[in-house]
Amino acid sequence: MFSSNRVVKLLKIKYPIVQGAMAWVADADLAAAVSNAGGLGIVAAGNMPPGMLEAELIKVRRLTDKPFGLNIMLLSPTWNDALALAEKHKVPVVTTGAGLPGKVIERLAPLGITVIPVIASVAHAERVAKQGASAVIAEGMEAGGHIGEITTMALTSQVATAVEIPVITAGGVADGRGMLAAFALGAEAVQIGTRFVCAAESNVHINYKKKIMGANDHSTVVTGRALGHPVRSIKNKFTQLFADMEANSVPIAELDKFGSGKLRAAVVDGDIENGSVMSGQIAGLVKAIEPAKEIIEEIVNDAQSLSRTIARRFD
Ligand code: TUI
Repeated sequence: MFSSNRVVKLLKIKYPIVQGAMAWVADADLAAAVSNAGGLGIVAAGNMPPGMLEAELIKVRRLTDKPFGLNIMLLSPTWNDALALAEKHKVPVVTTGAGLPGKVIERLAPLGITVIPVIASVAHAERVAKQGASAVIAEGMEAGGHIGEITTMALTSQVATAVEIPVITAGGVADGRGMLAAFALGAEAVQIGTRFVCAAESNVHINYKKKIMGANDHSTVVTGRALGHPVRSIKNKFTQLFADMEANSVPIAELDKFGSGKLRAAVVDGDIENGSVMSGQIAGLVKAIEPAKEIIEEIVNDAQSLSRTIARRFD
C-alpha cells in the first residue's frame, strides 16, 4: 500500500496523513499518537516560549521512534527560537505556516531536514519550490485558523499543475471521501486538523472538543480580515464582538490586543465563549472522540474502498 506515494517515501511514514499543526493543540502527546499510528505527527511551536517547546520536542522523541514534524508559525515573535530548536534537535521534518519560509529552507535544507511550507496560493507554491522545499501543503480557505482566500478544490489542482514537488492537501478534509477527493485533484497526501483536535490523545479542553462535535456546516466564521490575518473559528461571543469591532473600524492595535491570548483561553482553559475556537468548515463531520490510530485507519480504508466503488461507476 502506498509504495509509489512520494509523500510516504519522503517522510518515511506508513500512511499519507499529516496531522495539522494547531497552536496549543498539537503537543507531544498528539504528535506521538499520530506518528505511532503511521501518519506524521506534528508539534506546533505556535507562540510557545522556547523552553516549553524544547520540552515538547524531547518528550515526543521519548513517546515515539517514528518520524515527526515541528511546525514554525512565521507570524510568531519567537519563530527564530523555534528554528534554532529544529537545528539543535535535528527534527526530521519542519512545516511552516502564516508566512514566507525562505530563511527556514535556507537554514534547514543543508542539514538534511525536510521543509514543507504551508502555502495558500500558486505563486507561493512556485516560490518555495524554487527555494528548495521538499513538498508543499496546499491549504484551502475551508481550513481552521489563519487562512488564505482560495478554496481547497481550486488551490490543490492549480498547485499540483504548477509545481513538480508533491502536494499535500489541507482544509476541509476529515474522512476517506476527503482524502480520495484530494488525490483526484493531484495531491499525494492530506493534512487533517479539526478531526485530530477531537482525538482521544488530544489534550484540548473537553469544552473545545464538544464545541466542534456540536458544530454544523455553518458554524464557523472568518474574522480578522481588517488585520490582514483572516482567521476561521466557531461562532461565539468572541467572534461576534470581534466582528462588531472590525465593522466599527476599531484601530488595528486595539483589535490585536483584543485577540491576543484568546486561542489559549479556549484550548487550555476551556473558555469557549470568550476564547477563539479555531476550527475548519468540516467540523460538522466530526462527531466522536476516537484514538488517532482508529481515525487514520478508518480514513485510509474508506478512501481505498471508495476508490474501487468510484472506478465501477465508469464501467
Ligand atoms: O498558519 C496557519 N494557520 C494558523 S496560524 C494560527 S495562530 C494565529 N493566531 C491569530 C492570528 C493569526 C494567526 C492559527 N492558524 N495555516 C497555514 C497558512 N499559511 N495559512 C495561510 C498561510 C499563508 C498565508 C500567507 C502562508 C503564506 C503566506 O504568505 C503571505 C505573506 O505575505 O506572508
